[in-house]
Amino acid sequence: MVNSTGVNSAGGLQVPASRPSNVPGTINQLQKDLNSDGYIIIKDVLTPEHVESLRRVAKHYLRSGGTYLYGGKFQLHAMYVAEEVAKFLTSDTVLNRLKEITRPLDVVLTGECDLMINTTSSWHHDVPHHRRCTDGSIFSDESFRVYKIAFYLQDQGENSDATLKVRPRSHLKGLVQSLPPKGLAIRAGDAIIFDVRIEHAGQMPTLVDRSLRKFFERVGPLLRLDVQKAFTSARSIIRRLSRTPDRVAVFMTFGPSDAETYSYAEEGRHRHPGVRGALSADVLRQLAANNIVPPIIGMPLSH
Ligand SMILES: O=C(O)CCC(=O)C(=O)O
Repeated sequence: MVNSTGVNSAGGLQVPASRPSNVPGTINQLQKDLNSDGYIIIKDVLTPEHVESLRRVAKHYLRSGGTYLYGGKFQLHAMYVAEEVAKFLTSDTVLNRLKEITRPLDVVLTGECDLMINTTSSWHHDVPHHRRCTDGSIFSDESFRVYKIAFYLQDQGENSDATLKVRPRSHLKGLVQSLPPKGLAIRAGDAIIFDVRIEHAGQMPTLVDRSLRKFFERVGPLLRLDVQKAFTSARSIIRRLSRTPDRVAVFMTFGPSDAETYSYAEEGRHRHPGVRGALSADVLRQLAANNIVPPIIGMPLSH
């Protein structure tokens, strides 16, 4: 686990800066831990003020933006539609962390970037569509290094329902429910980085959640209800009544500039063609200054 220092400006959000440690030819501890366990936690990447600010931005955006899904609200490719989120994710603070993971290679942003509030998620990995998932070869490939950085914008204790759960080392084995799960305890402002192949789960749907969803799936079409919206609204009433605080997070996928990352991103680009909104000139300049090409998913397909 690592602590960060310094101050840097990321547009509206002021976020602390930190420099990548750079000893050529060596694998740093973060890289070692990611390779072996499939996840790491980096402590205190953001100050409480930055967390508060990003949480406010995310909640404000998702009040009217995003899609009703999984019992909450969700925005795919958020950096293309929410400038503050793009500025945060491309701030020196975040990019320096990513560089520590990808060095000696440059960082590649695949373009996958999600913003969510109060969604549920059961056990899964993030490579079901990858062509090498079918024969399982992706799970034995130690050169595959595509990761997600996750910022949960509230404290999440080890045993809390809201905590991100992983099965350590499952990134090299596939979906293996025999491996013991681990709840990743974090404070708001910590970053979790996990291999996209690792088996993980967020806030699991409860029995009430599953019953509600089934109910709305049954009556929704009869009553001409938007099933997802009705499910999210019902959960939000329950959360309010039980005074459960909102669970907000932002995610971005990245990897080193190598064939595996490009092939992962290419597959995503074919599944999500043309999602590109506009990255501002400031964000593109910041990426160029860090030797990072514009994110791949979202680029218009040439055919
Ligand atoms: O909701 C969560 O915490 C899990 C998010 C997740 O599964 C993902 O980003 O792939």
